[in-house]
Order: sequence, then structure tokens, then C-alpha cells
Amino acid sequence: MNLIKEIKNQAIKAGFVCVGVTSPERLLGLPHGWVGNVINLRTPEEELENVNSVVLLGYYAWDKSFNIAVDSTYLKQRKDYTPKVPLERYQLYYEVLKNKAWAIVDYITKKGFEAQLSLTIPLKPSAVICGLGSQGKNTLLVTPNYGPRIRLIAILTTAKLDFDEPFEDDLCGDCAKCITACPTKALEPHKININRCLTYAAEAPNSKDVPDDVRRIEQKLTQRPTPNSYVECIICLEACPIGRLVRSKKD
Ligand code: B12
Ligand code: SF4
Ligand code: SF4
Repeated sequence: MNLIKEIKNQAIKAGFVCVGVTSPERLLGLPHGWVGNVINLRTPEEELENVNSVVLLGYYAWDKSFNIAVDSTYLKQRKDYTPKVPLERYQLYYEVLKNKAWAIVDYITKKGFEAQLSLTIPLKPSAVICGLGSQGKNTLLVTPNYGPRIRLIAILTTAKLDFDEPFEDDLCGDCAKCITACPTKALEPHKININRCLTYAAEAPNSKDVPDDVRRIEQKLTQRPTPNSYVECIICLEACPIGRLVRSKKD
């Protein structure tokens, strides 16, 4: 069996529901650098020097609890703490994705190629180029079968794999349900105002760049199971009619 077929089989076995492959060249021109102060997006080449293929994997997050995040604010209480020490943060779905994708990295490595995970390339437009779906009006990757209820991770490898074709359709059409569902009006079609997003506000509880009205809504709506944890907002994702049927069948 050829390598890409075997990688796709491994991915399905690990629990991913969609897999696609592209070349780093096809990702040229995608967003790069700092997104607000949230993340420094990197190119595949910055992550793995001799990268030849980028594999995008989608995992179906079927329960709200996948969105739980926990921060190590205890570090701040330590005497030796300096603001330069980054606070630890764990988001459950990121841990699940890494855990599952490692098996595939291990498989590729044993075949004699370099391979590593990436969560810092721009995953949504990369997934479109790998054929997984389109970017919806909520800016998220929307897949034909699961809608936006997908979480993404990439594997970068030196192996030369067969590439998939980009996804060409627009799945949204006239729908605008995600835009109207957002409680803070953070969304315009295909655009987000990061400072108005409840996820950003919950991640940055002391940030001064969150407008007062948004902070009030965040304090009311964000579930905090423990003082250091919170459930990230998924309202614009839940509002999407695409893929809802799968959810009701599986839950
Ligand atoms: C930074 C970030 C955030 C920031 C900023 C959000 C944003 N949209 O940029 C904040 C903290 C607000 C955030 C919130 C959320 N996030 Co977030 N986030 C990211 C991160 C790290 C980078 C996103 C990014 O590249 N932004 C940069 C902007 C410039 O890129 P862009 O959104 O793709 O949009 C550009 C273009 O693509 C274009 N564009 C956008 N849409 C469309 C559509 C069309 C048709 C066209 C032509 C162009 C176009 O315009 C923009 C300007 O260039 C990714 C992980 C990653 N490494 O990619 C996760 C990620 C996007 N987040 C994710 C999720 C699930 C969320 C939340 C639901 C919270 C949660 N529960 O986890 C909310 C949803 C908010 C929303 N509607 O976007 C998932 C999305 C999965 C999916 N199905 O797409 C990702 C991929 C994480 C993951 N590993 O799965 N997030
Ligand atoms: S995650 Fe919540 S606050 Fe952020 S854009 Fe979506 S619905 Fe709005
Ligand atoms: S809710 Fe409607 S507009 Fe928003 S992403 Fe889903 S299909 Fe597109």
C-alpha cells in the first residue's frame, strides 16, 4: 500500500474524520505573524526546514466539554515569578488532537521520514487547500459532513505525498445564522473582531482591550467549572446548520 493511503488509514483509525494533504508551496501567501496578541502564525518551512508535505487532520468535537481550558495562575503567586514566564494553559481539545496525531507522526518517522505536529501554521485556510471544506462566514472551517464542529491539527513531513485538490464550493450560501447568533456582535461575514470575541475575553481576563459591554457579557455567559478553568464560547459554531444531523445521530 502506498504511504499516503496508509497515513489516511492510520488517521481514520486514530479517530480523525477528515484528512487532506498539500504542498508547502500551495500555502504561500496565507496569514503569517501575530494575530492580535493571541498567536504568532508560522509557515511550514519555519517549523520544519525540509518539509515536502503538509497533512491536515480534522477531529469531530462532539461535546461542549472539549472546549474546556485551564490556566496555571498559581505561577503568579510564586515569589520567583516574572512576567516573562509564560503561564501554562491546557485546552482539552488541543491535548486530544496532539495525543491522537502522535501515533501518525510515529508511523511516518518509522518509515524513515522526518515528521512533526504543528498547531501554529494557519490551520483553517490550509485545510481548505487540503480539500477538507470551506471557510464559513464565522471564519471557521466548515466541512460538508460535520460543519464547523471540527478541530484541526497539521503534520509536517519530509515525505513526498500525493496532494489533494483544494475545496472550491462555498457551503454558506445565503445563511448568516452564525453572525446573528454571536452575543457580542464580534462577527461580520468572513471577518472577526477579536477583541469582541468571548473566547479572547475569557482567555485574557485582565486585558484592557476588551470593551466593557463584552466583558460584562463574558462574565455572565462564560462557564467556570473551577476558578482557573473556563469553557470557551462555541455559539457561532453551534448555530451552524451544516453537520447538525450528525450531532443528533451521535449524541
Ligand atoms: C487566533 C485564533 C483565535 C482568535 C482569533 C480568531 C480568528 N478567527 O482569527 C480567538 C481567540 C478570538 C479565537 C476564537 C475561536 N477559535 Co480559534 N484559533 C485561532 C488560531 C490560533 C489562528 C486563527 C488565524 O489564523 N487567524 C488569523 C486570521 C487572519 O485568519 P482567518 O481567520 O483564517 O481569516 C483570514 C482569511 O482566511 C480570510 N477569510 C476568513 N474567512 C474567509 C472566508 C472566505 C470565503 C475567504 C475567501 C476568506 C476568508 O480573511 C482573514 C484575513 O486574511 C487557530 C489555530 C491555527 N493555528 O490556525 C484557532 C482556531 C481557528 N480556533 C478554533 C476555534 C474552535 C475557536 C473558537 C470556536 C473557540 C473555541 N471554543 O475553541 C472561537 C471561534 C471564533 C471565530 N468565529 O473565529 C479552531 C477552529 C476549527 C474550525 N472548524 O475552523 C482552530 C483552527 C483551532 C484548532 N486547532 O482547531 N481563535
Ligand atoms: S466564539 Fe462566541 S463570541 Fe466569539 S465569535 Fe463565536 S459566538 Fe461570537
Ligand atoms: S451558520 Fe451559516 S453562514 Fe455561518 S458558517 Fe454555518 S452555513 Fe455559513
